[in-house]
Amino acid sequence: MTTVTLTRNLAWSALVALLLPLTAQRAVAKDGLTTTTDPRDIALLPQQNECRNLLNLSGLWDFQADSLDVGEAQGWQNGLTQSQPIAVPGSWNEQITGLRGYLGTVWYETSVTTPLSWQGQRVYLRVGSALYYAKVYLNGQLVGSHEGGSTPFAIELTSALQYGQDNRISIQIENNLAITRVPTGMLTPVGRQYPNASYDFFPFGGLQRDVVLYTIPAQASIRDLTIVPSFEGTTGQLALTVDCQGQAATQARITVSGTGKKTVTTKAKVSDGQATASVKLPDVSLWSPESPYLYNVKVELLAGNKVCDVYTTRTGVRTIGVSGGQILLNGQPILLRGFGKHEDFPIFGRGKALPVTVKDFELLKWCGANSFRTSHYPYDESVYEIADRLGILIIDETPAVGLIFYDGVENVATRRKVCDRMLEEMIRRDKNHPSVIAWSVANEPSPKTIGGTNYTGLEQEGEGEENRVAREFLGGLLDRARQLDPSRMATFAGMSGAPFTWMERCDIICINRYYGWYSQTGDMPSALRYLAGDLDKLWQMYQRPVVMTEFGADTEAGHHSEYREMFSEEFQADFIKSYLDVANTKDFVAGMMIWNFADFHTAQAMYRVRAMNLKGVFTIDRRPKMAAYLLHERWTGTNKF
Ligand code: GCB
Repeated sequence: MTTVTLTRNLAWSALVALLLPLTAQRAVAKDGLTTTTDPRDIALLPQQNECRNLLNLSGLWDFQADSLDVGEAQGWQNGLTQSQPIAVPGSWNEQITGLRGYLGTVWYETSVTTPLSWQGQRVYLRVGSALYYAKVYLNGQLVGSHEGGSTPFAIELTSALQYGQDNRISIQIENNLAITRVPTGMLTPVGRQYPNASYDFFPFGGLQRDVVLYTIPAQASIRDLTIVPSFEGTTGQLALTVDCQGQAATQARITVSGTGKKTVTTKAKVSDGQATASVKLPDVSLWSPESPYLYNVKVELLAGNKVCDVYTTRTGVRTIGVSGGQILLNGQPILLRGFGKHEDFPIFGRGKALPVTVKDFELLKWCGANSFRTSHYPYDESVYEIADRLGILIIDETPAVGLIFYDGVENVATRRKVCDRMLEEMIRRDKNHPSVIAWSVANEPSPKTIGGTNYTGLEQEGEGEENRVAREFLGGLLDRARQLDPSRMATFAGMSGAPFTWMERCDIICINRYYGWYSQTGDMPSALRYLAGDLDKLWQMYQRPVVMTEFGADTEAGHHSEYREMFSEEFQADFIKSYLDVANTKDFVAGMMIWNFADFHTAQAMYRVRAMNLKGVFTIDRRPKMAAYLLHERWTGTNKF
């Protein structure tokens, strides 16, 4: 029997590099997925108001697995044959016994009577998250498709709906893993983990966020609203761009109000489907973690004197920038103290679970944290709303986990297209949240040269052509993020061992490090030397703020040891403390984000006890480990980190 030592199995992408040739055959992607939806249609969160309607279809749906992929041929879009109830939102994996690790096709079905009063308006279906590939049928007819699953999509149903009658909505979802999908799947050698996700979180599937029907006025409507805040002295400014559809609109009226503030109203002419305005806010209250002041922004679209559409949102006035080794919020240095997180809770899976979300924010505050990264995909929209209100800063990340650049031009190009699309969807959806300070375009893109038993965590050169492709790919994504939104920082989380040069176009240098865990295992003095070495080298190279977006140790809650043994609560607390202590000595370290906020599910593997990643400072049901108390003390006190 050959024994393989899985040194750093969970720099997933690492091990993979060596073994890709063995798995490539199995990993052939199911390509050519079509996405028919338009990302501009998800820019505005649907709302109920005097001009718009909103009907939430969440609740119990009918569900049927289609493991043989026969549903379409057998006409399941016209009605499921043997369905069972399932909750939406939610992942199917823990709701339905027997489908825990299922990868393949399933069907969701519900029916809805659309009010007669909706006739004459434009009606859309918006699916918050259908992971990974969805086809939507209305009354048996295919109406749209979408690849992704961590951002919403919207499909116009206006002419296809039967008003005043029942309409069947059927959603076929397929969540196979493939090398050309994002995140990249099927890279780990066959038989090493189940399901073979390659990335280190469970491949939950299903309708995991709200599904809604909503209307917008037919004559003219607001399609998108972009708000860029700034300030000078005590005067704030909101630069607004209103994108309209329909011919009728002539003007946009913008009203900005805030508690204790004088209401400001401005009008802007609509020309070529767009209105732009700049609203000045005297005696501005800035948004910050200490004081997350929000303004209400109401946009009315006018046809002459008649109001044809209304959209209301809330935003904050704050700026974000960098200067040398510092991140500046409203021109003042800010340190990010926080975590990488996941959307994961027992039974809900990755499904939206509002009480859990609210609790997580309470616990973030209790720890003294002011930030987190939406590792490794954009989260439910409610998360950003709460962060805006509570003053928590977010690095918003796309699902681009474990990208590789050495498996052929075609695969790389396919992934790039998917990444571009996912990035655009995230930015369109999240761009008006003051809590979002940076876009992360990827997590741990991985070179071929690292991995397997040779994993040291130390920077590897990378191969010439691979380096060229990687830099072009990542640089391209970073530039695209800045082009879509020049007001925020663009970055990605770099893995231990990857060439530092890949990060050259990042505004802030984000790194994940596991010295003392996956390499220099248990040997903290060496680990900290390597850590300090990497930090200093990155500063020398770039002179930009460095944020540690991951560091941490798996810990079985309740396991104690006076010897600082790995997996004990003492080891984790010491590990985190010693990393924070190193960061305290480096002025250019602007953020420390622990991996992870809470334990989370991942694929079954011999190195993952209970099929979980146990690096949480809270357990999956949010009980604190010793490290949580350590953070509470350090971060609510006077420490830098
Ligand atoms: C990483 C990955 C993260 C894993 C983590 C770990 O570098 O970015 O997804 O969960 O390591 O714990 O192995």
